[in-house]
Amino acid sequence: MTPFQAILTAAAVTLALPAFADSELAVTDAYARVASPAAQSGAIFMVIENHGSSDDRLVSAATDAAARAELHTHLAGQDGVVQMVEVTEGFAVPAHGSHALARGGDHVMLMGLAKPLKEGDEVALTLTFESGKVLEVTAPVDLSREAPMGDHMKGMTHGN
Ligand SMILES: [Cu+2]
Repeated sequence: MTPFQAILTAAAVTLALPAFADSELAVTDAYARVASPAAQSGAIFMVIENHGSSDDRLVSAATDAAARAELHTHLAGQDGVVQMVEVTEGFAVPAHGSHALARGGDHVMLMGLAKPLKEGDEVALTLTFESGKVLEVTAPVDLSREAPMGDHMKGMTHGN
């Protein structure tokens, strides 16, 4: 390897891992919402990307911003009423793929907020994966974000 090639290789490694020193996982577009200023709970949405060659799975979330952080989804019951349920097996993130936590579908639920969340606040979240990898994520509170119809429908129908 020439010195020039060595520099290129080092640069490529740096570019591939911009935020996390030892991870093929990345989170983009994280944001948090509360239903009202006095809400006791909130939800966090994001896209989890897996740039590695092994399937992985988000198995838990933790934050100082709430008493509990749970992995939730929305499911329609036989009566057609959509309810939130905890997803104890977590969210699969396929190799070379991604998994979206989106309005109307999968989300990280914050239960028992330490203090009310308002626009512009930031929620620090620790995500733990089945592989043992851990991601630290910062989710700004964004109350103005509209729920895109496409995301909503996708969340309602993918069923896991
Ligand atoms: Cu929930």
